[in-house]
Amino acid sequence: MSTLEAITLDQVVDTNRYPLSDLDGAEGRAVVAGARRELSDLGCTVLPDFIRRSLRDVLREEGSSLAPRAYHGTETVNVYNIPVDSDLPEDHPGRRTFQRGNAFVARDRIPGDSLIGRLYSNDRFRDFVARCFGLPRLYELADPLSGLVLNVVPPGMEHPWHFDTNEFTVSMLTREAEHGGDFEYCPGIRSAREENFTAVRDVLDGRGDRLVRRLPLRPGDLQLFKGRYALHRVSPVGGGTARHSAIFAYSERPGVVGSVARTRQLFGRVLPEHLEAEGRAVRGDRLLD
Ligand SMILES: O=C(O)CCC(=O)C(=O)O
Ligand SMILES: [Fe+2]
Repeated sequence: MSTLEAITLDQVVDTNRYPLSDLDGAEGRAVVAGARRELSDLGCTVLPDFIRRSLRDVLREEGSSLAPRAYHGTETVNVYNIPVDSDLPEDHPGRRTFQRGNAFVARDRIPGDSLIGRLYSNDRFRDFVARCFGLPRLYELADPLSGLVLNVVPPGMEHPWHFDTNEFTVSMLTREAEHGGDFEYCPGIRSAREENFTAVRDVLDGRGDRLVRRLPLRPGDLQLFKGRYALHRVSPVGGGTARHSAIFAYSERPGVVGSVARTRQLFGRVLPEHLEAEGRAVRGDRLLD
């Protein structure tokens, strides 16, 4: 990495607290160890004020200027992101449907020199994230639309309960809702071997409060999350302003590109890369998606 890149990272990230350039030092090791512990216990960890506090307003403004570029599709979904007309048993939680009320700004509409754009493609940042997840290394998605997105949840809308396709999710609130818009999740509600439909159904039916945790987040906090196994949502946004969050998607394998169908759902369009990659996808488990 060039000196210039290191300086830039230092200006954006609170490196006194999160020494990304010295992860083998005592403080760096302590930060990584703490994150690993929480990820192992809860599948989620938050690093408060990861972005320097002095940049909080810049981060908010950046998201606000990007938000009009979001694709707002109306879509009926279930928690597994499988077709809602699937031939599922009567009591299967996949039969419960929601309106997806959030909208994504795609990566090709986020400038590479924005705060979130620079962070996403920064090697030290990615290496830090990999260490926190206990992985040898992570790769940027090869997907030109979904690697980095801004998630926009307008007033009165929610990002309903779901599991992620990605095993590891890295996100950062950039603008909070006036009220509501809480990130809620159910740690380890399913595993690679066990879907645990009963508990999932309880949460969807409003009987799962014992399983749900709410995360207090401020703009610039970094959230690391294992969303493939933890059912999660952004609760309905109240007040007059949208909630914004940046989602940094990485993979353990290089070359990952989303499917044509999913890409069209999320962004209303596909690019040649998606058409080319169709049929090459490799999956690590047999969970519903
Ligand atoms: O915006 C958030 O905080 C959560 C987003 C999310 O769960 C997702 O994009 O899969
Ligand atoms: Fe998610």
